Amino acid sequence: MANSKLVPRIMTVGAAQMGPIARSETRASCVERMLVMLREAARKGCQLVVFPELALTTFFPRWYMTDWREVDAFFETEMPNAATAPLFAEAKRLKIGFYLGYAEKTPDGHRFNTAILVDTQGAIVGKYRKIHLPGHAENEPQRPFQHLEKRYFEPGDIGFPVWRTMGGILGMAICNDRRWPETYRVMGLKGVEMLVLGYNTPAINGSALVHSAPEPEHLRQFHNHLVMQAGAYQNSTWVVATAKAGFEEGCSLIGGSCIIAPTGEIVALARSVADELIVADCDLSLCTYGKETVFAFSKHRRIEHYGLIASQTGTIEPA
Ligand code: CDT
Repeated sequence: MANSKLVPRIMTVGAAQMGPIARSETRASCVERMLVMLREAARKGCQLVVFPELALTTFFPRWYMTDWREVDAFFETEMPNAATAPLFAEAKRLKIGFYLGYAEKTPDGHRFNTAILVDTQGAIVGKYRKIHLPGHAENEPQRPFQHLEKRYFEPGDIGFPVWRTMGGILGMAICNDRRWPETYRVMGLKGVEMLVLGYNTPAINGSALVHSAPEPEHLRQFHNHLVMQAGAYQNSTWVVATAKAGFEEGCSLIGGSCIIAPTGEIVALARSVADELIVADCDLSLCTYGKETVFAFSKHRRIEHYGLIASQTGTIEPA
């Protein structure tokens, strides 16, 4: 009997990389930039567009702030809201779903680094709150710039859900999550076929500059792709990753937005560090081969030996 999972299911996807967002840039201006790429995506036949992490503002965790009213100016208290309504309306008109990263403040005062997945009818089908928060919680003046995600956000409290939507099984992650194999594997165990994520990655690792073994700059892009290509291959899923890139408020952010096939191969890659849409026709049925052979989890995983992964956080070396 023919394997129905091998019947092609093409989803045309765009990664809408954004160039720098100045601290003074308004949300309306950011949304206007997104609309330009959304319309280009429509012309190119996209059903889904992935925008970056914290796409409505500059990457504010680079500043130490003590006035929480100043901090809260970067947060959204509802979604959609007045600033993002034009994005929702245009995406619905064009029948394009989207991923949008933003800073979320809940009615009871919790702050998260959040992303939503909106379907082609304009409905929010999923929300994800960033679990792996990099950086630090207190001012570290010895750094060239701060990375205060641990100050401004709580770790996500939703886990790694996936959603059956827009013809596939989709999951979300945000930036630093992509460096952790657990992110992909948890969603892999739920059958994820396309993992979408946005990122803001400084070209210089601020902590490396104060570490005794600094990290050469070229490794930033290498590691960006390395982790996502490995995650895609080992879980036989598409990965769509969108940067906020370029020289933002004195800090250089890497580009390298890409679309990665379940084989781990990059099939589309941004060339610039500016607003740029890249597109690929992603056949979700291509996930089936890896999921049913090398990475047929139910046949080959040996969970009796993996317990440590979910019971121990740090390393304990042998005596
Ligand atoms: N936004 C984000 O998570 N950026 C991190 C920077 C790590 S260096 C503190 C990243 O993993 O790309």
